[in-house]
Amino acid sequence: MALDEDKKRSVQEFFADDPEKADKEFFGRVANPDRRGFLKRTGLATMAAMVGTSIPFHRNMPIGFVPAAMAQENVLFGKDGLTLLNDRPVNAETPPELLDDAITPTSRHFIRNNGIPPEDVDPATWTLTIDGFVDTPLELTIADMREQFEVVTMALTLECGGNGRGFFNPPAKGNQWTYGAVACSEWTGVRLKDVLEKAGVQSNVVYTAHYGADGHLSGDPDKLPISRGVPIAKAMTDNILIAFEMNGDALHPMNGAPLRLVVPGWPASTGHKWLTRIELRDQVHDGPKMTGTAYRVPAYPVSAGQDVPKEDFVIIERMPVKSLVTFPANGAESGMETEVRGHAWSGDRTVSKVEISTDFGSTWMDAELDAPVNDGAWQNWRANVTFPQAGYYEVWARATDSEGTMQPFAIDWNPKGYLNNTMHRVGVRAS
Ligand SMILES: Nc1nc2c(c(=O)[nH]1)N[C@H]1C(S)=C(S)[C@@H](COP(=O)(O)O)O[C@H]1N2
Ligand SMILES: [Mo]
Repeated sequence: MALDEDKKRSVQEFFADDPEKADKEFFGRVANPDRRGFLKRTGLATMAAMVGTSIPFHRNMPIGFVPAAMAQENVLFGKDGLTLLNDRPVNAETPPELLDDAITPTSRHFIRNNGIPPEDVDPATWTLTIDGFVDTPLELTIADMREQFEVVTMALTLECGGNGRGFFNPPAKGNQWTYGAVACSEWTGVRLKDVLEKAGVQSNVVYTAHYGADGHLSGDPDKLPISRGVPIAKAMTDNILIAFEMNGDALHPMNGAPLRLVVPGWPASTGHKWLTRIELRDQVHDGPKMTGTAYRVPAYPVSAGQDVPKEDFVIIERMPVKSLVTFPANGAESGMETEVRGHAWSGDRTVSKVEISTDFGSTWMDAELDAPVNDGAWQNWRANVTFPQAGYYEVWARATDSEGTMQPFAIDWNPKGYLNNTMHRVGVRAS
């Protein structure tokens, strides 16, 4: 687990201050109530057994401290093979080769939390408030939504605005996402548009504001970890869902159970989890992570490391054209002939072409590319590759979208490390 020294210390302090609360944080997640009190019952011998060897410096471990190797397993309960980038808040990405499915299983959907998820959520009593500049404010339970609006299921691509941040130089602060803060699961819910229409959008509305039930990292109940929104015109499009099912089941607790917004093609931060309220505003929303440099990029290209005045940052809207190679895995052994495959997407657009190169970009061949299963889903592609002789090759993929925009080989640096859509390269040894 990649925790820097400060982080380690703060986790230790956290456990020293209030081991029971820490225990709950790590083990008491809604999905996994059995583990409550785990640490009180667990001695050194058990911990050693679980990490697989003795713990020579165990005397330095604060009471109630969870070995990182165990935390990885337990905060990721119900997830399969994700890499934990941070444990407070929990942030975890999926290795590209585990994103091979056309529809991302819940167990492989990345997790990006800005705060502390709510506990003990009850889907039966959960309500969503629609207020602000509306004719009739609404308060809806999930059952109300199922009853009053058309329930739809759509495959929708979510990508974190910071996906690929780990490759910026000089490095950008924040979670060092590589490739795997992207997914396309099947979401079931009602259209945001239908709900807003029922409330009656007033003519002065320009932006939505989203609120959820997660707590601020500081523990201050008056602070929100995040509250973002979208322009009202975007909110009224057909493929934004208020979702209560993910891949045919309840949402995973870390992906926003019991209710979340899903906004495909825009930074996934606009898709509020543990959703409790949507306010319609007569100005651009100014909640936490809307202002300053959060989810914003300079309005013009800047050189690496350049200082950019705050007023020159603009809010990120659609995510750029991008593709991922999900087979073979980077570093894999391959036969002389192999299928290569993956996904491609471009926010608010479709992808018209995916090309593959195995000679470091000197020649390219078209991959077979599927249409999206619905508006907002990523597109699957595949190609058969024959390597001319045994040796090391790289499979490169580049997508071109419906506006003719092609994925670049390199992109302009930006201070917060957003929108990295450079081509994906996968090394294989063919024999
Ligand atoms: N309430 C709430 N909603 C949230 C967040 C959060 O921290 N709190 N994180 C956002 C960000 S930055 C991203 S990228 C997506 C990630 O969704 P996921 O964790 O289901 O993959 O959720 C968004 N919605
Ligand atoms: Mo994000």
